[in-house]
Amino acid sequence: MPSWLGLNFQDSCSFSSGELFFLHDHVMVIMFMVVILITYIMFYLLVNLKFYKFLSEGTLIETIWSMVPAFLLVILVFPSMSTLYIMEDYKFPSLTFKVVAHQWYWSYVVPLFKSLNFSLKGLGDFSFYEYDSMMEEFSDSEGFPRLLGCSSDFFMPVGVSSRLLITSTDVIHSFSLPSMSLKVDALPGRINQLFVNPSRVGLFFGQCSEICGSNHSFMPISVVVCSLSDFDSLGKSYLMDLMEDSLGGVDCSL
Ligand SMILES: [Cu+2]
Repeated sequence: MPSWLGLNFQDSCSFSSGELFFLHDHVMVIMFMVVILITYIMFYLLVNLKFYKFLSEGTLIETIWSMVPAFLLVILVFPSMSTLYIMEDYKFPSLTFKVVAHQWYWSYVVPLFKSLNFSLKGLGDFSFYEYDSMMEEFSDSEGFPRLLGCSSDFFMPVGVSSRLLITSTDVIHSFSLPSMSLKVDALPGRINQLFVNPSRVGLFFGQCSEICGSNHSFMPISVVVCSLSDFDSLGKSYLMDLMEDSLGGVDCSL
């Protein structure tokens, strides 16, 4: 999560975000070398009053200042392309989540591993469940940061290739999760997709990143990355609670 005066990225929690942070560092090193060299040359030319007036061409220096930038571009393009391919398109994601943005909260559609067949008549099979996640009112005792805690967390299993389908029901929002390097717009009438494979368990926070209305700053995203078995049992127990509520206190245990 973001920390006070934290000027760098948040700690990465997926392989692709680690690659992205590496790419950032790689580009910054090259960029600083170029900026320092160019600044030095410009400053040197400004203060230097001597020049050679018969100088009209210099094949060697022209070759160097053509070849060096081309070489730098080649150094930049390989990690850039590999990161792009790592982030894009898992061919066979194991799980597909749906994230729906509303003014001003998120709702999540979460898949279940196996469809739960309730013995209660007329209720049928369930292969997913859906819930809303609103911002929680802040209190010191709750143990979540101010403006980032949610009424329901979004659970994802660790080490599983997941696909997030992101859409919106009203205006343009943006789903963003810095520690997983995820950010994509949630557009009404359109589905965008993100791929993620969380590499460690924990609680991670994000926020809507598109100015979407008066309560734009009050629709946080809190993601819990948990083990696969926890994810399964959480899904089941969540569904049980939901069923019990809707049936007015009937015990729905399997
Ligand atoms: Cu929004």
